[in-house]
Amino acid sequence: MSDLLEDLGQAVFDMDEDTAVELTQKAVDEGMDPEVILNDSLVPAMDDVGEEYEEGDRYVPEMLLSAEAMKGAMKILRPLLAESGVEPAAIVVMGTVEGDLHDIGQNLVSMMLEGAGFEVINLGAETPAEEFVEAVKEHNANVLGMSALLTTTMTHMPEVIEALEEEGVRDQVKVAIGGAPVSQDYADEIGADGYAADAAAASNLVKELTS
Ligand code: B1M
Repeated sequence: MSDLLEDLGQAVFDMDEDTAVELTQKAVDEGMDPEVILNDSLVPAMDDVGEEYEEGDRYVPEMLLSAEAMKGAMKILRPLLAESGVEPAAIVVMGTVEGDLHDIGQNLVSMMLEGAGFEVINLGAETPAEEFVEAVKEHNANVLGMSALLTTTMTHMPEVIEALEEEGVRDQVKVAIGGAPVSQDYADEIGADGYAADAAAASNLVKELTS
């Protein structure tokens, strides 16, 4: 790998957004293929970040800062990737369920997924079932990710799955859930396709569900 791509990956890993943006621009100006910049530098750096978090050597704020650096670099690359016709690995609709304001974890998951090359439609907090279903249909999503942080709002998750069934689109989309009060048992109980405990696990789960 070139020194420039190595330094760029290191900047993302080191949570240094300014340097990540500067080096991404430099790589583009030098004529490097945006797909190579993404796949050989940025994505492996975020994989390393996820691994460090899973091993307990990195905390959430540091993971968010690396994700921000990645997002800064992606702002430069996204239009170039779109021009060169590089398809996202899959389309994921993400949101926190109705009545639930907690969106920090959901945003972190969304950033990690973007870092892994997925296109994320982030519906934000307090998303009603109909809005999830509409977004799945409109974007032809491969995965629907739902977050809930309250025991009183996690009960909206099965309602969203029922709404997908009623609209006849349940078979077209995998459903993944996460958030502190939910679990693999709950995912099984409500008929979701998977559960992830944190952002790094969510990225692995979406890869599994779409491969
Ligand atoms: Co609230 N809150 N809160 N809160 N809040 C909790 C969740 C609570 C556990 C605090 C407590 O009592 N100890 C408690 C819930 C109790 C329960 O139901 N069991 C609680 C409560 C009660 C409330 C209110 C009801 C308080 C009140 O008003 N009386 C109220 C509810 C408002 C509402 O939603 N309608 C409320 C409000 C708020 C704030 C608005 C002040 C703020 C949210 C701000 C925001 O998000 N924009 C807030 C916060 C910050 C918290 C705590 C302190 C932190 C949550 C957080 O952001 N964690 C929380 C206590 C705690 O967790 N220590 C608490 C960091 C985040 C990175 O982790 O969200 O778990 P997390 O996300 C993780 C994983 O869960 C997973 O990956 C993420 C990254 O690792 N994940 C997914 C999450 N979503 C996923 C989706 C996936 C996959 C993985 O899809 C595939």
